[in-house]
Amino acid sequence: MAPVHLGEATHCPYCALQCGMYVRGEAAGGTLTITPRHDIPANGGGLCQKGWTAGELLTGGVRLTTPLARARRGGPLEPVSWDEALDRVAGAVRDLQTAHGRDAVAVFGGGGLTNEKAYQLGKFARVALRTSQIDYNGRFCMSSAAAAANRAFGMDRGLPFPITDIAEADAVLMVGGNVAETMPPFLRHLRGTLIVADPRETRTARQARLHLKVTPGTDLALGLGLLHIAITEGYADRDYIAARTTGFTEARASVAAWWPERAERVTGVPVAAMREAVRLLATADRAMILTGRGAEQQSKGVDTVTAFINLALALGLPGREGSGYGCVTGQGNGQGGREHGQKADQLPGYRKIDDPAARAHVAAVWGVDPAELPGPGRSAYELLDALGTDGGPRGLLVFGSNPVVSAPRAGHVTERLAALDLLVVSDFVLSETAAMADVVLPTTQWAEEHGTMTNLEGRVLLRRQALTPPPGVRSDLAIVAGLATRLGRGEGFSDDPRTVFDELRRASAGGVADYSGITYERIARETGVFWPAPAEDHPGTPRPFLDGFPTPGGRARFVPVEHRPPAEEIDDDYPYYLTTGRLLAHYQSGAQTRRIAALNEAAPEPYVELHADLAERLGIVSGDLVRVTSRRGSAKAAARVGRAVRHDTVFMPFHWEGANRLTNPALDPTSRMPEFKVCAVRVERCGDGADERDEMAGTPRAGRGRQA
Ligand SMILES: Nc1nc2c(c(=O)[nH]1)N[C@H]1C(S)=C(S)[C@@H](COP(=O)(O)OP(=O)(O)OC[C@H]3O[C@@H](n4cnc5c(=O)[nH]c(N)nc54)[C@H](O)[C@@H]3O)O[C@H]1N2
Ligand SMILES: Nc1nc2c(c(=O)[nH]1)N[C@H]1C(S)=C(S)[C@@H](COP(=O)(O)OP(=O)(O)OC[C@H]3O[C@@H](n4cnc5c(=O)[nH]c(N)nc54)[C@H](O)[C@@H]3O)O[C@H]1N2
Ligand code: SF4
Ligand SMILES: [Mo]
Repeated sequence: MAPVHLGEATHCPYCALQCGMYVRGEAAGGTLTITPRHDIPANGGGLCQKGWTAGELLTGGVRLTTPLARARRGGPLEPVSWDEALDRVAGAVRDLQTAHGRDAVAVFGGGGLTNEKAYQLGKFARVALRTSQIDYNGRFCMSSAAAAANRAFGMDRGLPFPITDIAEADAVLMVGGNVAETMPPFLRHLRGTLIVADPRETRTARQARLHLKVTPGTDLALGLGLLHIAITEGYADRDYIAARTTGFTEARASVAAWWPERAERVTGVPVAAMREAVRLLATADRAMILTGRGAEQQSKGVDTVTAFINLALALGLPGREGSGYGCVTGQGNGQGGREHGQKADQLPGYRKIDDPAARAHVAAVWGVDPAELPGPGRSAYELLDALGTDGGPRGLLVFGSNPVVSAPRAGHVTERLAALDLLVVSDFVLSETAAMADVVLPTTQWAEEHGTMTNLEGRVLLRRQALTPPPGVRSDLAIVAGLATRLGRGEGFSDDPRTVFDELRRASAGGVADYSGITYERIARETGVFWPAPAEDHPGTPRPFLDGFPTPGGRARFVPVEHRPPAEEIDDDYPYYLTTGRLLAHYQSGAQTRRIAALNEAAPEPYVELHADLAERLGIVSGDLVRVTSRRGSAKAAARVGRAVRHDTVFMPFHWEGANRLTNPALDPTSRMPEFKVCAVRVERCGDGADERDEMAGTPRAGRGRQA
């Protein structure tokens, strides 16, 4: 790797588009300039407001620059030395595991971590802690689409084609994605006729030819209805189905009773609009179906995505250039984060932890006995729910997540975190979760480190170090290596990203996500390499499905699915649907973006969006403070009245504490994805909003044992 110098070509710290950018200047006291790169196809010279302002946390005074710990339980967080912090953590881990067994200590990772960090964290859990209890926030993000894609195609790569292929499509159906807010430069790739399914008329829906204003939690019925229409109107691609798929007969039978009028009754989408959507897709030369979190974050997210994959297969789209099905992956390394072993049931290379051959391969790379490797652990919400309970973990190490704000039923999750004997958080800001920790470990940020990130296309990119980190912070790799050493397992843990990446390449070799042919030099030369790339002279795989699907017979699988209602239906007590999602200015739990002045100015506080007719009925006007209550808790926010959202639905962004006190942790049976996108609520006016604003704005409050 080139020596550290100022002014580097790297990538944005936030979303999965991983826009290319240059970082120039100095962090310490100097000015930092961010400009977009033109050589990265995903953004091709564009950035969103979050990207332009991403430098502020590098230079600003809000970042952590020294480890913190509490001298006594319930006491304040105070600066300590690195040795003291790491000794404390290692000592507490040892005590807990001696008293309660290996699984008494758990790890919670993140989809924003580089491949190197995700890999080393998974290895640390299995080899140093020897715990089965590791999962990550990607469970809340990608897991439903991943499971559906694995089932249908034998491989989960968010977009199994370069993003620029989307621009070639004549028609695009976007189900539950709002890229105009969540990935603004994505819009340049949406050139064809756009159809959007969303309960709200979002910025993205406003660009669409056709907006299907679907009732929250009913996309599965919509998918079944669309497939019914496609088949009965003769649009099914018989040749493609015969040559490239299995299971069509069963899938056809599964939609036989989903005549359009029935689908309209369940989804609220008019029959004429459904017919038009099918016609636009089926008569286009090239067409794409894309899903976002709206379709996926449901307690039936896997089957919902499957319904749309079935539609794509019936129309003959996957594995054809300029056509296909894809999931719009979310976090910066949402794709890579799920390939290298921080998921409860996975080992590096997208291997399954209960597969003996996979265990043997990875154990050999790690120099351990396969029998030593733990089995699968709990999924993210189940893990958080078990913290501090009988038989559940008593210690938790968090790297790259802020579950106090972002987990479903967050009030309960906060109680579980408070019940732990040991909470350790590695972060560069004092997030709401870090504020509860016993030990906080300040870590380097994106522009201060090398590593690889795999974007939504499956393109492995190079995050380059542009700045020298401030003294007092350490990289996550160094933190993990330091802890492993203290636990007597230091061998095989490194603070050098390239060393870790070289080991990752070997560990992934022969797996579905094979990175063995990818090197830092190659990524730099080729502006990214698409996995799988099983050898250094292998060109990489931009379109893995062109010649066949990576299933045993080479065919994609139709999987028949059945509609079912959301886990919680509206009733007299909770008469409206709540759905949640994102705003352009804020990222996820807001831990980073709420600390950036320009972004805070753009979106200073949480709100509840409701339709004018509903607002009138409830006596609410814009700006009123309203209380939204579900069976899990209640939250207050300012009303925003308009006509964009359905009459029966209210929307809250989840970037502040509040929205997730309401959400339902009902899980998809396969992916264990929580139902972030639909639950039942009651809405009432509780003031003109003047007094209680401050209370909502989400100023981080410190202290252990705080209850929501
Ligand atoms: N600005 C910003 N950008 C981001 C992020 C961020 O936090 N902020 N996060 C990144 C990450 S990790 C992710 S996962 C992506 C997410 O990207 P998106 O999937 O685009 O984001 P969301 O806003 O969660 O959900 C998309 C839409 O789903 C709609 N929706 C809600 N319920 C339903 C439903 O039942 N059916 C359907 N069809 N639609 C529904 C919402 O109204 C919303 O407009 O964004 C990434 N980019
Ligand atoms: N209601 C509702 N809830 C949701 C969703 C929704 O649509 N609705 N979406 C879900 C989805 S898709 C996602 S992805 C999750 C995300 O939710 P979170 O997991 O909370 O995501 P972030 O806010 O990005 O948290 C990342 C934290 O790690 C820190 N961090 C960033 N990079 C690094 C790093 O490299 N190392 C370390 N140690 N720390 C780092 C950041 O400062 C921040 O505090 O939220 C989920 N929650
Ligand atoms: S779209 Fe995503 S990657 Fe691009 S600048 Fe915005 S946040 Fe960063
Ligand atoms: Mo996400």
